[in-house]
Amino acid sequence: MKKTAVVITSAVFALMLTGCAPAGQDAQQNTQENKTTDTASVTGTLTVTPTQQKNGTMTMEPQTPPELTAQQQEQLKAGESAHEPTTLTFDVNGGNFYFTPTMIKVKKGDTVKIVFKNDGGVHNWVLDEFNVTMDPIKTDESSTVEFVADKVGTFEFYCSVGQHRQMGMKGMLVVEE
Ligand SMILES: [Cu+2]
Repeated sequence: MKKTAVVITSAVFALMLTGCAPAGQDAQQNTQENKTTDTASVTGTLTVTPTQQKNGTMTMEPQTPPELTAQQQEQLKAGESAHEPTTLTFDVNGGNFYFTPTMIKVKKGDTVKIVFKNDGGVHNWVLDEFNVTMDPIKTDESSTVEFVADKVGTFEFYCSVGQHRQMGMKGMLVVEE
């Protein structure tokens, strides 16, 4: 029973292999090879060999590109998700009652460095989800905070002084995959 199964499987496999090659092309090649062989017997072996190699390459070509494309697609996918973490520095200005810029975009895993410069008033730069806080600073003072953007999403940074957040002193940190 086992032997029969193996034989059947081999037969099916052989059929599949045959089925892969376009039948028409195969037949064509055979005809060409036969012709060449006929000519070869007259003109000599040297002229035959290059022609046969060329034919062989031509029948391979239609089968090869789809396999490569699938592999390349996987490689591309892997490349996209494997982002090389980097340190990004953002100069953020703040005043009564704004931040510039209002949106900061990074990739997951990046180290984010915020250099906050106070244009006027008493302010800070706070981001709860990443436990980033800062002592309020005065006009023309600067303060720097650093954190790793280790989760994907959109998070609101803001000034925690008084009612500044409610008055519009806020912005978005977007962390992409
Ligand atoms: Cu403020």
